[in-house]
Amino acid sequence: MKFSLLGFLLAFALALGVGSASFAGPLLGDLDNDGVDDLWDNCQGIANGTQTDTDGDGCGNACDADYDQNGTVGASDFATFRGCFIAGTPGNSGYNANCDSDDNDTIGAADFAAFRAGFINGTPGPSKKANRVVPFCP
Ligand SMILES: [Ca+2]
Ligand SMILES: [Ca+2]
Ligand SMILES: [Ca+2]
Ligand SMILES: [Ca+2]
Repeated sequence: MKFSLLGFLLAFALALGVGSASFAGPLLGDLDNDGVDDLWDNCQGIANGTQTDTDGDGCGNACDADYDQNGTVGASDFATFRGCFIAGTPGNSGYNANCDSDDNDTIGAADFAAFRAGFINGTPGPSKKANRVVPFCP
């Protein structure tokens, strides 16, 4: 039987789970210990095992306070967050799931801390997700 080098590498990559959506093999790197490999973590450096991304831009809610999708976290995003915070829970006027950074269906102190971090940083991310919408998510 004859194996090509390419065939061997492909089999090796498949065995590692490289490129698959559900990564079951050993992690190649996981700086934030959330169980998602750094290579495609949508919030690199912040533990967000669910990878929730309600606006679908490739930046996880845990690091995406850019609610108006203009690439920066600024005054208009603060206004949105303020409305979210006052609303508190789904169903209330002003509630926006994009503000729920920790995925607990409530906008509270932890979400404010995440927003604050994004505001200080000035931009959403960083995300390593391959199909993220750049520049909305650096
Ligand atoms: Ca993460
Ligand atoms: Ca997002
Ligand atoms: Ca913004
Ligand atoms: Ca929350």
